[in-house]
Amino acid sequence: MQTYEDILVDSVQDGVLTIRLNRPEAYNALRTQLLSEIADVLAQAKDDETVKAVLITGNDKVFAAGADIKEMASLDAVGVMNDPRPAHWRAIAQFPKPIVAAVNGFALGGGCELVMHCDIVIAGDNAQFGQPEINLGIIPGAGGTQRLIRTIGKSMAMQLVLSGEFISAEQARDFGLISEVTIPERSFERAMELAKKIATKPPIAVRLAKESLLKAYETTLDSGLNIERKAFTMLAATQDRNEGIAAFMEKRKPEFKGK
Ligand code: CO8
Repeated sequence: MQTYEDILVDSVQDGVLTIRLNRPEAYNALRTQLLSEIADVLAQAKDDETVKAVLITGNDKVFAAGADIKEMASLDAVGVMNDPRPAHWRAIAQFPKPIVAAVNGFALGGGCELVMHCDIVIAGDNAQFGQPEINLGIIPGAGGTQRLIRTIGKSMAMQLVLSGEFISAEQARDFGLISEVTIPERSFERAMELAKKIATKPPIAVRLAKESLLKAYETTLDSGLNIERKAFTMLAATQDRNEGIAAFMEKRKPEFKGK
């Protein structure tokens, strides 16, 4: 894996590729360079069979404090229209393998939106989540208005986006924005534990489960159920499904091959 300017990429460990946001001097502000580097790593990870899951994290004090306000300041309307960042966000949203996040400290603006692009989020009890764009005279621009309302409901989404107030890790968990709260020292370890566990599961089933779950955001119940049924049917044709059932019957551990 090559080296990057704004992120650190650990070598794959038990099927898990770790991306560490690494602009501590700017509170990991998500400048275009940083987003393009994440998109680049994910493009490679997508086709790399050794990568079964991705873990994204920041540092002890901050996950990401949002888009880089200093970079944003130089963009006029045409600049925003030609902005390459939406394409990078799309690459993250469309990544087919599971992404687990370990969040300590601030996850604000684009940082909170990055959290919403992740599939499972573990946060330290020092984490704070918010969409403070309103204070800058703008609104969330990487899916925040749409994903937040679908994730935490209308009233709390309105509260965060309109007031710019932050919520704690416990509140974020209670509203379903994240799944677990730990002490800050354990969030990475717990996220890694989950990512490694997922990495042992049958990859095609994992991929179709993620795809089916995410479709629930976009479709009616009826068409979502159809998508689930088709995925379920397709899995009946995989070797891993035969292996999983055989291993259960034979009381042994399954060996999944992604076939
Ligand atoms: N962008 C650039 N630099 C930042 C950012 C940021 N978002 N956040 C913090 N920094 C920098 C500060 O400028 C400061 O640098 P310096 O020391 O050189 O002045 C350093 O990080 C530390 O910041 P503070 O001194 O402010 O630290 P505090 O601990 O006092 O406060 C906060 C921490 C609360 C996180 C505070 O820095 C803050 O409010 N940051 C801005 C948060 C924010 O408004 N985020 C939303 C940004 S807009 C956005 O995300 C829109 C997304 C749209 C995506 C569209 C894609 C197409």
